[in-house]
Amino acid sequence: MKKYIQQTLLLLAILMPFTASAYDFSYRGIFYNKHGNEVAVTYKEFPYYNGHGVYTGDVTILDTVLYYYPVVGIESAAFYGCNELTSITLPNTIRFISDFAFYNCTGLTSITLPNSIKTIIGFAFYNCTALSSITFSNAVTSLGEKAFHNTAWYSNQPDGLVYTGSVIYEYKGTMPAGTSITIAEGTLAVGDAAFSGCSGLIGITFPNSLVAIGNVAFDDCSGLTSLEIPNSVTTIGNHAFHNCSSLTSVDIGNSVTTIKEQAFYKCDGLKRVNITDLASWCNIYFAFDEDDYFTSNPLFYAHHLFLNGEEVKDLVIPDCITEISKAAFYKCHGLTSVTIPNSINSIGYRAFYDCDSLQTVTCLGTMPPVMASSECFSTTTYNRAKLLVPRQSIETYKATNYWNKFVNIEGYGDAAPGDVNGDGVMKVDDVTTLIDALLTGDMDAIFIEAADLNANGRLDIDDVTSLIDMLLGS
Ligand SMILES: [Ca+2]
Ligand SMILES: [Ca+2]
Repeated sequence: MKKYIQQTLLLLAILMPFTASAYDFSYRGIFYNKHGNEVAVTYKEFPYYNGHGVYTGDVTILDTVLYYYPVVGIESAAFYGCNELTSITLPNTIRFISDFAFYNCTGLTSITLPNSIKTIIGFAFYNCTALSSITFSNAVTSLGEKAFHNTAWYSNQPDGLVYTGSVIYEYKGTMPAGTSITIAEGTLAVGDAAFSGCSGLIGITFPNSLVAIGNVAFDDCSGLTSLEIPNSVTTIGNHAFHNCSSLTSVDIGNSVTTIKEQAFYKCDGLKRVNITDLASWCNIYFAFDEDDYFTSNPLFYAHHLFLNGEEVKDLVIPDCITEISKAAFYKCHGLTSVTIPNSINSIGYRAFYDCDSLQTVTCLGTMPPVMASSECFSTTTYNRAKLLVPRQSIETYKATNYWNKFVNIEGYGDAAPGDVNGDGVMKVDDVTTLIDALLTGDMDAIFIEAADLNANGRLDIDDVTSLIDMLLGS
């Protein structure tokens, strides 16, 4: 968590020299930046460390400026250090308040955050020491760390769970060992770093209203052993469960679409990932870290995926899926076979990488799906597993990156007329195979229906003649 704060401050420090007095226009004493057809409030000049902003007294932000532009947000450090600001009125067009937006506004005593606000970034009201009355938005789904720290309001909160409208902000004070927590029904989000370092936490129950779990939210919660992400949750933040070293089991709900960087990094005790819907799982965006090695997929640590209580060994990708997400089954050691339906257009980076038990990969499409990388499967799989494809498509797969890395490619299904040996193409060796079979009487190596070209239920020299005619004609 410390690292995260440092990164935020570092980012701000880097930002400073480039953003000084970078506003697009001013209107009635307020400075704005344009974002397409919308605008957001900014500062006149960046107040360097211990500097003061230009806004003073009672400020009302309009919902529309220049008769046209809706005001949708308060940008980074917009009111930074405005210690003579005595009140601020925000319109209900505001969707976000960015980091350090009201940092050090020591004259502010109360604020109403309209329900239009969905995002508040870290340190937004940090060090507003006189701010004792806050009316929170009930629509916030993303709340940065320490957004309301060092305020009179925060000082007045008793130890324990602290909510800020729709968000569980944090557990204030030291959590006793062996604590289990139930988050209140109606809560939309767990704030960034809300339970970071709570080693006393052994159980957490989320409500079915929850949609997002913030960054670093349960970082270092070393007492957590299991986790049920409800079906309402769509986003799991970066490092959300980083270093939850006792975690053995995690249930991922069927609405999750994004799991951010290193969400389960160092959850080395994980043994199982439980899901109820394969299609939802295949659609999750799993972030990679910078060096493209550690994925946010908990399966990377657990190695075993369970669908409605049963381990997924023979995986059949549902045919409503068109793309298999990158890292979707990375290090899923429980998989022994996978069937990829005709609906799949592409397979993401490392989707089946390090699936060491894979014996068979079956593709149902006559056109090979696009593999994002040679690392969709591991070298071990390319060398040892069998790739089964429609018989007429064997040559196509053999000519397509990176399917051609499979050493053993075999066809299934009926052979086309004339393809006596069923290798997917009609060539001279089909003639010799047929002649050999007729001479020896051994029919094991041939596809009889494909060889009986005149369809009279008999194999003889007439079929050989027809086959030669077909070859010559083609
Ligand atoms: Ca053939
Ligand atoms: Ca015949």
